[in-house]
Amino acid sequence: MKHAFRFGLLAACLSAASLCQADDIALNQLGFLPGAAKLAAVSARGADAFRVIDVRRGRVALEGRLAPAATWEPSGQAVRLADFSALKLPGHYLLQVEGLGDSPGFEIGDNVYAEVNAAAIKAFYFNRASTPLLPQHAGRWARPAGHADDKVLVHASAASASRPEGTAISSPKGWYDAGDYNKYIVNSGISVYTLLAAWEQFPELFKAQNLNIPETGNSLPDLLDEVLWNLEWMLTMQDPADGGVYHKLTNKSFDGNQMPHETRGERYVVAKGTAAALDFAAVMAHASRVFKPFEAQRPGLSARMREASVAAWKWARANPQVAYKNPPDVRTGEYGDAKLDDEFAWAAAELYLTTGEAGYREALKLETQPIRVPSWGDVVGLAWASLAQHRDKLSKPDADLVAKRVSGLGDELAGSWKASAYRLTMESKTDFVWGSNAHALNQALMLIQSYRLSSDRAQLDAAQSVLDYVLGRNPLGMSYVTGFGTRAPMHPHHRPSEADGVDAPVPGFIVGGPNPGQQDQKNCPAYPSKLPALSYIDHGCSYAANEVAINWNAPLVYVSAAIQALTPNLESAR
Ligand SMILES: [Ca+2]
Ligand SMILES: [Ca+2]
Repeated sequence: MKHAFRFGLLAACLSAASLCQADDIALNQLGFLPGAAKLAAVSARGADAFRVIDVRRGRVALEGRLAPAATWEPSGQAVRLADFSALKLPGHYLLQVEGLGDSPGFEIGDNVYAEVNAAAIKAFYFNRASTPLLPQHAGRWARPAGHADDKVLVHASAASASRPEGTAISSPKGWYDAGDYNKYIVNSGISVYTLLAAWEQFPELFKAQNLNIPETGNSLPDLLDEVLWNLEWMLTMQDPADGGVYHKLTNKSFDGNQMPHETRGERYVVAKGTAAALDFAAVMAHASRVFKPFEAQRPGLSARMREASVAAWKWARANPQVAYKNPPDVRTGEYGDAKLDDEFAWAAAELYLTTGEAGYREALKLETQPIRVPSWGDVVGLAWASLAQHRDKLSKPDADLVAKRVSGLGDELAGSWKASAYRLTMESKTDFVWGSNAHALNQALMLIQSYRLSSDRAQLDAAQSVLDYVLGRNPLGMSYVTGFGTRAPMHPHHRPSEADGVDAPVPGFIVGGPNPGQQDQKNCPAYPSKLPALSYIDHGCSYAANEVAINWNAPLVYVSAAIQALTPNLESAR
């Protein structure tokens, strides 16, 4: 009842367009691994001391004092931190402060993120095109197949001598990109990369994982099966005549709020572009490395991916400035990006690591490359992450340079975290972009690359804090992942979740999150606040704050796996 009441309260304050009264105590609603840093954000209105109650044993497990109050600029709220990292005993708990409401219940345990990690991967399965989702895999979210995509037309913008306008090609499979039903190569790039990086860096976690997908029980790990669903589609987006890659496979306009099998209308492959070719080249080079040990299961696949990568790279070198823009008759997602030096660097890095050929190392221009938190249109950070993972393939000076630059970014992010009232890396308005939850998770992804080199515990703790943030330690007291936590989104901008007649949204999706841009259509309800961290509504119309997307789920998969794999095990401490 308590949780039902909380839901009601949130809905009421959002519809009244007033500032929502958040929970008094916000923390990660799934809980913590025994060896993790454990923090809660507490309203400054209460007493100075906190206590953690062991719910099952009915006793006080830990007492402590709150840190001094400080204002977190993105929400304008004064908060005090409770640090209960010293509590390591597995169990069920809640946190209390005199004068305030109790925290949501949480768990300390060895597998607290196993389910959310599996669900975040399974979300990709739920967004598969060209296949029915059967009840034995999809439960109440089962649905007929949508978009066979076996007869896709070549749009005028993509016409070539061997494939004139109107030629039908077959381009099935792949994941729907987001809340819509289109498939975009550029956004597939960073998404597939991030999932494969999780596999490359933490394979033990995924080897025995059972996602209950159609391929469960075959001879490949389920994570790789899921990624192959999109890689096989991506391979069909390359023109065999010249190595160029179509930017997207799309309707001319967005579908209505229908199930995938109810949509009508022609599908097109649209214009080749440099960013698409380079993201494709990077991903195929990366995938070629990952699938090399699976030659027996997938004969020839690794070599085919490597050849596809090289062909796309050559096309991009010959066509270095083809920045995509939607043709006038195509009105779906653009993923336009005119700044292509980061895509060149990423593709060169992956091809160098896969082939060892000096020409790619030269094209990479490592010494002059900046390092930044990655996003779909700014992928240079992915080059640094792959180089950091494979320093054994680099010269000594290159390996040293990579370590220095990656840990430099890690130090910078950990510095912001330490100085933050909420103990978070997202400090300024610029961190609350469209898809701010994924931006935060990508900050954590870079912190983890750094922690793997430096073993500086602050960097791991800062990454943990990001996971805490998206799972509840935020001013709205929301877990931003559907189906997880005590208060999670119920109305994501996701056509199947809106149209399937099932109350609960498809589980395992992280929504974009607070976005002070508030770029929704005028008929959407007003946001409760203009402040960055409060700019959120749980409404199906809100693509600006409440949509789902493959490139937002991928870093949730990565970070939840990394925290699970890297947090020091405390067997000896029990
Ligand atoms: Ca499998
Ligand atoms: Ca770019």
